[in-house]
Amino acid sequence: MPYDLVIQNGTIATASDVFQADIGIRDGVIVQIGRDLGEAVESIDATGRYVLPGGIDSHVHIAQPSGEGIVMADDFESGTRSALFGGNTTILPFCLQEKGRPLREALKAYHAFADGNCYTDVSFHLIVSDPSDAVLGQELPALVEDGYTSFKVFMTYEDLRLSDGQILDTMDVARRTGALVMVHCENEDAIRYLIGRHEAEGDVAPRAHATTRPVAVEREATHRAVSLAEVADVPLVIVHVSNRESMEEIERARRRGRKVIGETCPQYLMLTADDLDGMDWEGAKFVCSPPPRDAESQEACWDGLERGVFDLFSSDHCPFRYDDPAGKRNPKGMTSFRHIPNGIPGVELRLPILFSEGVNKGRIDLPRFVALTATNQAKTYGLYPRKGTIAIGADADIAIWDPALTRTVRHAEMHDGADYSPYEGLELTGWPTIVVLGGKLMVSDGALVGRKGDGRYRSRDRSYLATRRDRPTAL
Ligand code: DUC
Ligand code: ZN
Ligand code: ZN
Repeated sequence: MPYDLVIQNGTIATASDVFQADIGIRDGVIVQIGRDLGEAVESIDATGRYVLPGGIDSHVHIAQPSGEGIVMADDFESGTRSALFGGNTTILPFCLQEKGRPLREALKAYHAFADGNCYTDVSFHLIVSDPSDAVLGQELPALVEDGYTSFKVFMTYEDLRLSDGQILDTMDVARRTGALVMVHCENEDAIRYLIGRHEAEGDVAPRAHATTRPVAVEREATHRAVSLAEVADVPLVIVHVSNRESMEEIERARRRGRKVIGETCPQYLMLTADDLDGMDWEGAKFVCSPPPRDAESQEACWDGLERGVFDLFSSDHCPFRYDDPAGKRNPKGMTSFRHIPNGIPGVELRLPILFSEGVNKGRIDLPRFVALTATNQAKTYGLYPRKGTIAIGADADIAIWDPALTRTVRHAEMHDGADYSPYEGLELTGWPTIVVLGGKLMVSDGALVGRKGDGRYRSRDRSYLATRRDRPTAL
């Protein structure tokens, strides 16, 4: 029987190996890897290109409620389209529980937004904002069984933060059910105190976003999160780590034998707090939390990617339009930094940035690139071995990269719903030019050929981190 698709003559990279071979695909799945595979309905010649697992971005915000009058710039159509052009085949957005409401209600709405609108596969994390007895006792355990196997909790934001007790209660559900907890580590009380001081002095410009969220605020919360996870005896993901001192908390916890995974993001490699100084409120374009730091922190994050402090490199794509009363320049946001919505776009540039600045500049090798951006993402969040690698039996989710192609970032050529890129003008070498999702050609030589709805919702298994002696395999 002929293959549906064969990808020939490329250099394949997985998290462990780099080798020359052809890939035979049938019914959306990789069924053969070898030479001279024989007949195929369609074939792609990948001579001189890298053939990599499609990127998995486990940290993306799409159509998330973001406060009165504020609208996120991406819905599932634009968000997944942008992800696809960035070489991704799966993204994991967050489904936010509204306070006092069941998580199922938010999930129902989120599924309705995603259904039929996606260009990549999607799966959802849950944000627990109100861990009531019903949520902890019934809803979360049932949702884990249904394939929602990871929860994010916040230590900051007045309306989202959980107390230490609530975090422990949520972690305890994870311990009992095998779910994985992700924590946003910043100390809300310390931030409030600093906001008060800044506003009293009339210091309300975007730059104050960075000075009211200094490293100590993140480091303390990271220490507390890993300590709470130790008390509850659960594995943990520390998301969007921005600096060395927080990395040291992760490393210390690991030396104590704790399973702690660290994640960092492009903004902590490429931006600094100085970017928040822009004229005419332009600094608002770079407001995200934790804030970008300084050159030394950028080097620390690179070091963490090289040494394995970080297992995950994700975008934290959280897009708001800049020149828009429902975005960064909303009427309240123009009066003080603290009303500027937090988050920046990045899902389309996550992989090109790491490829250009990491692989092409010799900081990390190709297997490490694949591990950070696909394989570890799949393993951590229960998608492996279906996704995240090139292997017989895996979904045929593949990105073909031209390692020598140089392009300058221009938002006008990007595919998200924002009106700017924080990386405008950056020259990057190495871009995905072909993307295949479940054996279907989606992007061909930079042009969209796939259709809205080709990407589907995927329920997930438990994380490999959730293995325990009484629960020996998570796969
Ligand atoms: N946390 C995120 O993970 N993304 C954007 C904003 C935030 O605080
Ligand atoms: Zn966060
Ligand atoms: Zn985020």
